[in-house]
Amino acid sequence: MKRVPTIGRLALPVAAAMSLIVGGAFAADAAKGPHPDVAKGKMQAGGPSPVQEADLVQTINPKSPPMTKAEFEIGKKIYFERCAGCHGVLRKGATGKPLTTDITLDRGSEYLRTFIAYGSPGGMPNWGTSGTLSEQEVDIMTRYVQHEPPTPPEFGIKEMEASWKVMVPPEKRPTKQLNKLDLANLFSVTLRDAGKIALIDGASKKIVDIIETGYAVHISRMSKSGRYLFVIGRDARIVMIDLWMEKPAPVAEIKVGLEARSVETSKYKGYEDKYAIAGTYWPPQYVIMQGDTLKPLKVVGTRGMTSDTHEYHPEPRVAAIVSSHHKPEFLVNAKETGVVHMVNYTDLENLKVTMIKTPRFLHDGGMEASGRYFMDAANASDKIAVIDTKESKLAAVVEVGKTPHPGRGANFVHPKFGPVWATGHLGDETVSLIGTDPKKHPKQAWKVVQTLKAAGGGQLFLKTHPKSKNLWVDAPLNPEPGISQAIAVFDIDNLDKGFELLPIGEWAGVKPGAKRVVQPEYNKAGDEVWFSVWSGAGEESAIVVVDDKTRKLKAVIKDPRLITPTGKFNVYNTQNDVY
Ligand code: DHE
Repeated sequence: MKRVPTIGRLALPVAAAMSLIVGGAFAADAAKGPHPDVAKGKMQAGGPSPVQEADLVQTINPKSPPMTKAEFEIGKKIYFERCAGCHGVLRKGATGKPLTTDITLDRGSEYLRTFIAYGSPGGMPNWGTSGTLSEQEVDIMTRYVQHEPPTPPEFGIKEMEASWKVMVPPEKRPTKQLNKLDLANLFSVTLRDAGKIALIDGASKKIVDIIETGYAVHISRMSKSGRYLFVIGRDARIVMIDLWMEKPAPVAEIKVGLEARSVETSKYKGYEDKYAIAGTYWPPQYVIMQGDTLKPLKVVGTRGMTSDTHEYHPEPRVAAIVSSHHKPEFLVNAKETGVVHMVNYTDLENLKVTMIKTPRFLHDGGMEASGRYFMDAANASDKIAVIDTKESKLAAVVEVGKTPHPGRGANFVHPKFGPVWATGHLGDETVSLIGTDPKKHPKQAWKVVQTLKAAGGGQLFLKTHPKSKNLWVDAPLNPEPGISQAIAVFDIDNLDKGFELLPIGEWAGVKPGAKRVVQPEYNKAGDEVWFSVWSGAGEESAIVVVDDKTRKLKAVIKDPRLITPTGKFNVYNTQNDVY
């Protein structure tokens, strides 16, 4: 195969050149083999490729290395599944670095190949050496990223309506809870690679039901009443489950785009359960839907100017969405532009959106304990933007560690500094504690009051509970199994004492696998914490339940149906923003 010569190896460190990733599909997919076409030996890596002139993908850039159409299709699929989450569909970069052809062609094939195969200490997964991608697939991706990215189609209300189904209309639904489940202590568990969720009873730890949802399910959110559970997958399919039915089951579903991560419902007094909202990565937009049927009502695009340099961005993806308790508003993170859209839902025909300027690359976040301020992580900017939902404005920007990743964060009362909200970091081992009480602790408000040292970088989520004295910090993306398979726990009253590391992965007693320990979640009472022990799709996973007071193992939930459990959402805590 004729190769485009490498145009100089830049002295850039590996981490800087590619990405910092939360690896949407990273480890759990490692068990999957190469793409069938590759496995069948149709493609070869690094060596000659049977490129026929006629098979070449048309590219407007003559410098792009040759690819057959079949190879291009494989590249497109792999890119969508593994890379787009961090680098963006149009490859403009966000959590991961930009991969536009001006950059990739400049870096050249050998440089890119090394990156894709070996990863980087900055968080780019080692797709090749982990076995996730075969040598041939690494070669395809090396060439694929040197071609112009294909632009996926738009997805408007017409396409949404075509996918919209109401399985049980509101008038045919129960008027009261028909089952005997303790709904407040029910957990919705993401079974990521199975495209399902498990409903697990908090007391008995028994699986109540497994429900089909969509490709690579991402999060669950609760309606304000605690009746409806909304689940969204990366394929932008939302499934709405009625927990009051004799057997909780989906009552409506819709596809709102091609790629998504977030769903939320209206929580303001008078609007409980009235609207749902979902944001999409592609197309970059959000849609407001009827809260009981998912009928799409209003679509708003996020394309526009960046908050700082006022340059046009074609793909400001919608990351976290939270619901205000102070106004009839949703707070929608437009990631790449660094703009929070505060969307007032009182009049959808004359929609009012307050656009709040924040640092760029907004990702996830949650409310501080009073529910007034949204603590919003601008991850690739290493900052937390504090949004005042009462005044509808930016209250502060707080500099934290490298690539904050709070999930929804953790709220507790610091023995010295009063109420704080905590975030862990993907890019370093620290946990930043930010003062959140401008009235009684004005000196500490919106400042990092203490920085804890946890077990290592690669943290994704941390959690405590108003009734607990423990702060649990995971690090599932740490390259060291002793850390990724464990949890660091701090005593809130003795933070200076450092953490205790509990070997949750070992406690699970599962067969060999990645066993990444991810996302602590409390039960309703706040006296036990659940952890996912996340292995590959073909491997054994489990949920480990720890007694919060004694920090001792309480239960292990194992079941062949528990395939790749990741997020867990306790109904009461999710409904009431308890974290
Ligand atoms: Fe997530 C929340 C995006 C990878 C598990 N994830 C979120 C949110 C966003 C997001 C925007 C906030 C939603 C909200 O609050 O409205 N996640 C992304 C990505 O773009 C990313 C980095 C890459 C990708 O390709 O998807 C990514 N996420 C992952 C994973 O690999 C995780 C660990 C496993 C999985 O299930 O895919 C994962 N993300 C989660 C979980 C939450 C989440 C468990 C909810 C946390 C919570 O407590 O609310």
